[in-house]
Amino acid sequence: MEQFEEWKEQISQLWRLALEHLRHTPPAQLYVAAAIVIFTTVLFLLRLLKRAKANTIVLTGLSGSGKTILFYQLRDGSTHQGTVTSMEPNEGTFVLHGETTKKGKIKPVHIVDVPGHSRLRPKLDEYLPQAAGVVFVVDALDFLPNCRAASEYLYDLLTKGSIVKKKIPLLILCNKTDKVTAHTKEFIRRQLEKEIDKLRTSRSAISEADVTNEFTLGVPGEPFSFTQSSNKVTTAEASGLTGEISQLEEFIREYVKP
Ligand SMILES: Nc1nc2c(ncn2[C@@H]2O[C@H](COP(=O)(O)OP(=O)(O)OP(=O)(O)O)[C@@H](O)[C@H]2O)c(=O)[nH]1
Ligand SMILES: [Mg+2]
Repeated sequence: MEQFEEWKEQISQLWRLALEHLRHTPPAQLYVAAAIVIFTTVLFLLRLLKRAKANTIVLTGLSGSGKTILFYQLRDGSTHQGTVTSMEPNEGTFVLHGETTKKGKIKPVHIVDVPGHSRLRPKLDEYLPQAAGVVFVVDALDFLPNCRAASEYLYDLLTKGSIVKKKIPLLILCNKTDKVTAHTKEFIRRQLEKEIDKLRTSRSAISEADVTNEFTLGVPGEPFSFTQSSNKVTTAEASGLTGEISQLEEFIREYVKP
């Protein structure tokens, strides 16, 4: 009890000191201090709000890797009897089909499928600033002939300012694993790392003046590994054809909370 009284006394003394100090401070200084405090608080709140609102997941990858089928599986739980090469991004905001039987209110996800055709890739830049996560779809069946092209695309993604600065998580999704001849995700990850390592040397050798990639990748002098990348890179498997997309749904729900 006595201790409590002591604290009370100390606090009121501090309070009196603070008031005294304020009385001697010119008002202009007080206004400036108040303005700074309000300004930083508003900035901080806006940032929080923006983070909380990011609900876009972008599907990327080479043409034919299976993005559009995965998009349909996520939205409707079906393949829509096949697809053709997309000429426009596909997008929609919905509760994942796999969650429609769940009770309670679930936050919808905005999913964008950006065609793999190189002419349409610049469309990516429109969606990346709002992305909560990026899925890089790889054809695990026809992987080896496309390894180089896939690595180039991935390299460009991982050195983009919009991805690096915000540390947007990236999932390498090995699709078409319904076939026994599909490569494993471990194999695909290793091959991509090896190929990106080669690209890193050749691209930095091109010329300093001709830099199109905003950021560099990996640690100089060490073989490239995805763990060196500033954003989190993970791998998973899926089959858009049979609807085995649980690992993809997990990734989405890790970054867009239901
Ligand atoms: N076996 C198998 N085939 C698949 C799977 N997913 C997609 N395909 C086939 O792969 C082809 C390409 O699929 P799409 O979804 O159109 O590919 P995309 O990535 O959207 O291609 P673009 O629109 O050109 O960028 C289609 O013929 C699909 O039937 C899968 O999980 N397993
Ligand atoms: Mg498509």
